[in-house]
Amino acid sequence: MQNSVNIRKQEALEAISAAASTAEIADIEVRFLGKKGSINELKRSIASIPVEERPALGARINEVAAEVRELLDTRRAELASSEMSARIASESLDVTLPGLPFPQGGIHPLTQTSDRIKQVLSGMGFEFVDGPELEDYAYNFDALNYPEEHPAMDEQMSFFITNDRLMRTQTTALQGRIMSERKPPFRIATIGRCFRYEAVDATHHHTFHQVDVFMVDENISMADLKGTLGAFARSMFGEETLVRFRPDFFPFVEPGVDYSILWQGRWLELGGAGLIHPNILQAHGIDTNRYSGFAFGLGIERTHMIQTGVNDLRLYLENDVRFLRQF
Ligand code: FA5
Repeated sequence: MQNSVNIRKQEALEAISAAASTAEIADIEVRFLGKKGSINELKRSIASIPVEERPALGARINEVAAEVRELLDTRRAELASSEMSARIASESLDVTLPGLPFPQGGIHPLTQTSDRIKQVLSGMGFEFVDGPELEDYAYNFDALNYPEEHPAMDEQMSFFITNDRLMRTQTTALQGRIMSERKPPFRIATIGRCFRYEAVDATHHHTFHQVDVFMVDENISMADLKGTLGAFARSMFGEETLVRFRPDFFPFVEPGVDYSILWQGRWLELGGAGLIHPNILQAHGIDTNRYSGFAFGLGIERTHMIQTGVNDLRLYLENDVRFLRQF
């Protein structure tokens, strides 16, 4: 029996010294020391020898198993370290090689401008609310005090979807929706797409974006409008920005103005504004002896064009990345 143990030991030693990889070492371990490995198998034969010889044989088998395990571990460590060196050598990478381009999307310039406007107006306490692009005729025009036969209401000027619904021509349409749902005081702003049946040129599109801002509270006057618009313009165009107001007509404001900023030596018109017409407040049951409000609106494209010098607003909808990438 002792002889078989020595033979197994000899076989294991030879296999270990011939092993060329950690994978082979793992195989050898299973072959000799695994549950059914040949050294463990020897233990089964213990039962077939005289009782007094059994302890010595058991001890010898354990001793050989321990020796074989130690040799396996030593050899495994040697092989693992040379395998690692070979891998490092073969996988070395040249960190000075130029990287591969990784195309990244960007934020559309109109979104950038809208985000900035949201930031400024939110900071002034205005709550942003979205209105529908497909709007009721009533909110787009009637609720805004348009007289019958106003040219803006002409089918030739607007995209009608049905007799009483159209693609909104102005974000001001949100005013009536808010006033029919809420009681003053409120400060609301909205940004979105508007649509007009226009001859498209460098400064007019059939699809463009507006922001509308309005508030209703006690004692709101033109002074509040001028203060708010002035602060807004300075945040958007720079601390030195001057704003000029001139009388203008919009059915939903009284008095009505247009306003311009002095930009690089020229007055550039930004949009329309005024005090909300009492007819509109009264139509929504708002007591005009107590409450008044202001409103202003402007174009997002126009704002971005002034800030950056883009001279053709059609570029914003064409989505040519050579244009978009500049922002
Ligand atoms: C209005 O739409 C009013 N609702 C603004 C307003 C709000 C006045 C609240 C008073 C109180 P206007 O039609 O001028 O006004 O348009 C406002 C801005 O939208 C313009 O200054 C311009 O920047 C932009 N805009 C209007 N039409 C177009 C168009 N076809 N293409 C591009 N931008 C346009």
